[in-house]
Amino acid sequence: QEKGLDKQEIQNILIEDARTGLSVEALKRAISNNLFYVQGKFPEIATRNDYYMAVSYAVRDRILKRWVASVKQYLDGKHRVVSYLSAEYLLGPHLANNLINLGIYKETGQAVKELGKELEWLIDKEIEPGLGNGGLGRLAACYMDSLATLEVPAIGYGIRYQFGIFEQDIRDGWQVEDTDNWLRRGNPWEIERRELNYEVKFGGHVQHYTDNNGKFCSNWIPDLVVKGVAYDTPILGYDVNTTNTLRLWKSEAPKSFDFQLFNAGGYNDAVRQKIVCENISKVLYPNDEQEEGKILRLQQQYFFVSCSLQDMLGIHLRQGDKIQDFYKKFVVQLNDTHPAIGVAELMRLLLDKYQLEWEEAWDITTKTFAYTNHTLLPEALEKWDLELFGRVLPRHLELIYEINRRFMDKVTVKFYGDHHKIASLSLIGEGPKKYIKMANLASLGSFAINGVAALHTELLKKTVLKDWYELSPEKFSNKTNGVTPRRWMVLSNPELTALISDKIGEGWIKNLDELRGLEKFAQDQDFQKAWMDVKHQQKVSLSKKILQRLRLRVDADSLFDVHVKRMHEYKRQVLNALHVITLYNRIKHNPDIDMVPRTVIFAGKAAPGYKMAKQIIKLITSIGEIVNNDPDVRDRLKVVFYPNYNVTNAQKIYPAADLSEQISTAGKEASGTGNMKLSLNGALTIGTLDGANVEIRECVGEENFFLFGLNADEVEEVRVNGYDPYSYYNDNPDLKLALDQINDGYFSHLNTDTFKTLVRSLMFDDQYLVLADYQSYIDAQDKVAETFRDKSKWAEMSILNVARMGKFSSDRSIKDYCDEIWKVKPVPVKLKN
Ligand code: GPQ
Repeated sequence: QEKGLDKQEIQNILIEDARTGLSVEALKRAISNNLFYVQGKFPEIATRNDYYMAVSYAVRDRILKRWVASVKQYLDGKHRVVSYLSAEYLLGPHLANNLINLGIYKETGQAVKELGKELEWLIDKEIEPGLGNGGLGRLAACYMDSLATLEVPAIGYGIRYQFGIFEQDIRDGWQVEDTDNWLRRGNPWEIERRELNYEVKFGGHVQHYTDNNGKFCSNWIPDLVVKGVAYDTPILGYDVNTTNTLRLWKSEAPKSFDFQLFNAGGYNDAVRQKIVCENISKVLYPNDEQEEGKILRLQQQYFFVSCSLQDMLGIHLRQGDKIQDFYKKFVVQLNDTHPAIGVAELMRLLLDKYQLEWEEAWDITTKTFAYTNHTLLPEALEKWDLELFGRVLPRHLELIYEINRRFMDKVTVKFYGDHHKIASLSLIGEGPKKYIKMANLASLGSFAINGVAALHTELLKKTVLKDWYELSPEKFSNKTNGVTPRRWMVLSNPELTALISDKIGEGWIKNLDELRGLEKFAQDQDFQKAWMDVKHQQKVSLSKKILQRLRLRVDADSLFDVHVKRMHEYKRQVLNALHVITLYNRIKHNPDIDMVPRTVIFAGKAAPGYKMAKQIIKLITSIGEIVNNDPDVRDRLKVVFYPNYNVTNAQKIYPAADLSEQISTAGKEASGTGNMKLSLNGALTIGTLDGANVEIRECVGEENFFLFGLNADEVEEVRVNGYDPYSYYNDNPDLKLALDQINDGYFSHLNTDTFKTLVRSLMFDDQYLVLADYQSYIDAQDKVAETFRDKSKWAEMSILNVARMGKFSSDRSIKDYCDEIWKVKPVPVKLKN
C-alpha cells in the first residue's frame, strides 16, 4: 500500500491505460492525437471546433471504457433494468457535464491550456441538443443523470430529432423562430449503431385467418415500412463508473423498399418514399402542453415506442430468458402519455409475433408499464381522432377496441347504471367524432400511476384521473420532481459550489440533504458576505452577457428578479408585467421615489402557433422599450427579455437570480422544476401555492418564502361563483391604470391593436385569474423589496433556502421511483482490464 491510496484507487490507476488515463499528460496526448488522427489537423490550421472535437473524443474514450464495463456487468448478472420512454430529452451541452462527472475538469483545463487554448472557449462552442420543449424534457435529462449516479441499470429511449426546439430571436419585439440545426458541426457524443435497427409498419390493413391449429391470427399488411436506426449516447454518473445508455431512434427508408420501386421504374416514388420515412424523426413538435393531433406526431410516437419495445424484447430473448418473464427484466416508465401507445404495441408483439394468448399477454403488459402524468391542463391531454388513428395504426385500433371491450365488460358490472362513470373510463370518447384517450390507455395498461408533486397528485386523484383513482387507488402515488445538483449547481455555479464545499465538504453533491450543514452558518457575518459576494459576481457576469446580447446596461447591485420558463398564460408572465408597469407608474408619479432598484429578467419560448403567448412576449419587450429608455427611471428599473431560453442560457441565468418568480395560477403547474434550480442557486421565491412550490415552502420555511395569491381551492371557488375580472379592474386604481395604458397603446406607439386580444382576455374571460391575484402579488413584491434592503437578512434567508432544499435532488426522486415503483437495485460497476 503506497501513500495512503486504498486498493480501489491503486487498481483504478493500473487499469487506466495509455489511451484512457486521467492525468494531464494522458489527456494532452489524447487531445493532440485526436486533432491529428480524427480531425486530420495540426495546431496551425485547427479551428475552434476541431479542438472542441478533439477534447470531446478524448473524454468520450474515457467514458466508453466505463460504458463497456457497465454493459458487461448488466448482461452478466441479468439485472433488472429501468427503461425510460420519453419523446423529449433536453440534455444541455455534454462536454463540461462529462468532465465534472468524470472528475477531470481541472486536469482537462490544464491539458488544454498547455496546448495553448482555453477550455471555457471550447465548452462555449458546443451546440446543445435541444431535443425537448421545457420541463418535461429537462426532467428526463435530470433523471438519466441520477439513474447513472445511483448506479441503477437504465436505458433511456427517445427520438433523434434532426431539428430540436427552434431557436428564438426577437425582432421588433416579437418572437421569430429559426430552425435548430444542432447536428451541423457533427456530434461527438453519439455512436451510430447501423446494425441495430428495426422495421416499423404504418397504415394498410389487417388480415384475419385461422391457422392450422385452429388459432385465430392477424396479419398486418402495412402501406409504409420505416427503419429505425439506433444512436447511442453514453450517460455517465457522477463519481461512479456506471454509464447508462440514451438510445435515440432515427427514421430511414428500408433499403429493400426503394429498390423495388426503383426497379419498377418508379424513381420519383422511391425518392418520395425515402423522404416520407426520414420525415418521421425530422423535427420536434414545439408545443408545450398543447396537443397537436397531427398524423406525423402519432407516427413519431409509435415509431420510437415500437423500436424501443422491439429492442427490449430482443435484449431479453438474447439472454435466453422466457418471453413470459419480460416484465421481470424491464420496467417501462411512460413519460406522460406520449409513449402510451406502447401498451397496445407490446400487446401486438406478444400476440402477433410471439403468439401468446390474450390473458397472458395482458398480464405481462400490465406488469411492465408505469405512467407519470405531468399536467392537469385539459388542452394537454392527448386524444387521437379515431378515424385518423385507424388509418395510421389499424392493428392497434383493433387491439384497443378489444382491450376496451374486456375492460368495459368489467366496469359495466362494477358500476352498473353509472353511465357517466362508465363513459369516462372508456378508452374511446364518443361525440360527433370518436377519439382515443391516451391517458386512459396509459392508466389501464400500467401497474403504477404517479403525479410529480404532492398537490398535483392530490388534484389528479380528485379531477383528471378521479375515476381511475376510485377504480384502483393502489396504483397511485406521488413522486415529487427533482433536479440534478451536478448540472444545476456544480457545473453552472462553480463559485457557489466552492464556497459550500469549503464549509461542509463535497458530500452534498451526491447527498443533497447534507446542505443542511449550511444552516448553522446562516447568521455568520463572514459567510453571509462571502455568499453575497458570489451572488454579486454572478450578477456581474450575467450583466455582461445582457450588455453583449441586448446592448442594455443593467445594474448588478439591483435586485435581479427572474421569470424564466416557457411562455404560457397559466404561468402568468402577464402578472409580472403588470407589476413592472405598476413600479414604473410609481416612478412617473413620484420621480424622486426611493425604491429598491430592480432588473426584471424574462426568458422563454412561445409555441409558434400560440398567438397569446407571442403577444405576451411583445408586451414584455414593449414595456422594456419604454421603461429602459425613460430618463425619469434612471437606474431604478430595467426590463430584460433574454432571447432563446435553453439549457445553456439557463445555466447562466439561475446563478445570478435574487428572486425566483413562480406565480402560476394555483392548481395549474404540475410541479415546476425551475423553482428548484433557482432556489438551489440562492434565489428566494415569490410564488403561489402551486405545484412543488408548496413543498419548497414547507422545506425552506414560510418565513423564507414570499407567498401570495389564491390557493387551488379558492381558485376553484372563484370560478364556481363566476369570476368577474372587471370588478377587480374597476376597484383598483393601480391595476386600472396599468391595463388602460396597455389598452391605449402607451407601450405600443399608440397602436391599440397590438395588445387588443390580450387585454380583452384579461378583462373578460381570463381562465387564469390574473386580476384576482394582482393586489396580493403587488403586496408580496413590496415585501420582497423591503426585505432586500436588509442585506444581512436577505443573505440569511438565501442561505437557509439552499440549506433546506436537499429534498429536491433528482437523486431523491429516482431513489423513490426505484424503491416504490420500479423495484430495482443499484449495480455498482467495476473497471477491469
Ligand atoms: N410539462 Cl404535460 C411540460 O414541460 N410539458 C408537457 O407537455 C407537460 C408537462 C411540465 C409541467 O408543466 C411542469 O409543471 C413539470 O415540472 C414538468 O413537466 C416535469 O414534470
